[in-house]
Amino acid sequence: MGSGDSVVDIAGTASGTTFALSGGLGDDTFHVAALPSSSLIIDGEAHSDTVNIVGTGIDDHFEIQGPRIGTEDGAIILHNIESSSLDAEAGADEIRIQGRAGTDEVFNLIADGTPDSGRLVLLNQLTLDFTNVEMTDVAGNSSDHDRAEIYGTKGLQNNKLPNLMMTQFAFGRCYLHAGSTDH
Ligand SMILES: [Ca+2]
Ligand SMILES: [Ca+2]
Ligand SMILES: [Ca+2]
Repeated sequence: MGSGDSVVDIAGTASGTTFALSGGLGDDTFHVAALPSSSLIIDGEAHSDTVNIVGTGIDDHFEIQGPRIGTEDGAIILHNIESSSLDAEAGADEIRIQGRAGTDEVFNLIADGTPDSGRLVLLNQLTLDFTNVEMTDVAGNSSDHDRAEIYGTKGLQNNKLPNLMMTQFAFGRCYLHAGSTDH
């Protein structure tokens, strides 16, 4: 998209077709105003690039695996994006974070003091600020050394899965599956 800073609005995609967008050298901002019906690949390329995703007014279910954010009918795949946000809007919305088999991962969930909001950091894969997400659900791979770290508003609360104290967090509901390991 050239060397300047770009702002791109994406109002959905047609089903069955993969779309790829590249940002170029500038600081680029991509607004995904309607969830795609196919695979939408966004590559920010060089510099500091941002993706903002807006959900629907009804119940949304997002399945995140590495840099891939699966939606009801499609997926948004992020490359070279320094910051991203997801506003799930109204409805009972859920983010499920699914580990990648064969990759040792750290899943960081960081509360920000506002209910149903926080930040998800998958090191070297994805940084996502979310709002209006009523449920978060983390599933590691029992065959890997995956680890979940949950940060409340006062810092790291506990990184041992069996002892999690959910009430201290600002998330609506958070599930961690025993398949995840805390090695
Ligand atoms: Ca760029
Ligand atoms: Ca929603
Ligand atoms: Ca894994």
